[in-house]
Amino acid sequence: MGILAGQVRRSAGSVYDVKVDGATMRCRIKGKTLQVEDRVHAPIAVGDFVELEVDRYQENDGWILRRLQRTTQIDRWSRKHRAMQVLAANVDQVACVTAPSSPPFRPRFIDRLLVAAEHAGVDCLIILNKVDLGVPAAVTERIADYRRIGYRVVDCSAATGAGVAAARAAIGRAVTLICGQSGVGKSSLLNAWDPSLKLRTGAVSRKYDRGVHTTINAELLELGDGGYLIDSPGIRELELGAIEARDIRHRFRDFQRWLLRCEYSACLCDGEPGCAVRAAVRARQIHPDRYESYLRLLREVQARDRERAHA
Ligand SMILES: Nc1nc2c(ncn2[C@@H]2O[C@H](COP(=O)(O)OP(=O)(O)OP(=O)(O)O)[C@@H](O)[C@H]2O)c(=O)[nH]1
Ligand SMILES: [Mg+2]
Ligand SMILES: [Zn+2]
Repeated sequence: MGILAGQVRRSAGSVYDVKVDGATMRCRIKGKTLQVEDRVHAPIAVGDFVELEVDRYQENDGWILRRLQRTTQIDRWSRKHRAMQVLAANVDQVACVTAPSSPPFRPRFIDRLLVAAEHAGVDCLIILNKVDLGVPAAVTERIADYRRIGYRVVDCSAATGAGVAAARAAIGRAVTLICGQSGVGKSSLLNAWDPSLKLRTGAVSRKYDRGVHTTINAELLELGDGGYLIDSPGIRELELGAIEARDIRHRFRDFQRWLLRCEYSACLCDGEPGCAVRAAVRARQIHPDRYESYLRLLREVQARDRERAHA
């Protein structure tokens, strides 16, 4: 039998579920045929298109021979594996799911995901789920700023159903990576959009006020209405993947019009004289919280670069 082509729908350790025509095959990577790139945790990610051959003895099993070129990839630095990790490949869009409380609203996390998406060249929309719990004024204020700087935000509640259809419509038919902290309701939303998915959901821990990591593996799901969504495990810490320190400032949409006016074209907006971004923060044209997120990301990437230079 010849070489088949398929798309990776799910990855669990070294086993990948690959959709080939109508069927799902359980695949592993064949020998050393797939070059493992330096410092990349896994060579294959959910969403990847691959070529494979059928196992000689098990017709439902296959061997991945080659990964096709990716159009996009969303990656992060995995501290645990000390390597880059691709969260998903070939996605058109990221939906950042967040909640006003339970688990607590974390704009720092949203900013990290927005930067990762901007860096990958894909659009990102924000879904504020669990609005039935009430939205504190501080959250409303931050959400208003994301709208002001040009991100689409939709409010909904998977629990009551309010706004659920509007959120689904906002995502449209793009292949979308659903991302967010554990417990914000990613899987619940997918179930609300298509009850036949029957994804597992788990209550937020009362003691720690955070999710319990119910979803273990990322999975590309085909919804009844034709959409393709990737449900993913909750992320505790989203450290930026392959990005240069000097590029981070360009991934903040709200900085763009000011960056042009910085005295130095290589301004990292970190205390240099004549920095227009800093001036805009002082003038409240840029939200101070966004600038704080920027500084943290800058420091993190700079520290990692130093670590590597000495490794
Ligand atoms: N009050 C309220 N609770 C919700 C809502 N959506 C989901 N939940 C609850 O929040 C908890 C977490 O939901 P999940 O869908 O498992 O969250 P998740 O984001 O998939 O979490 P991980 O898989 O751990 O990353 C569950 O107890 C849900 O019932 C909502 O709109 N309002
Ligand atoms: Mg889940
Ligand atoms: Zn500057």
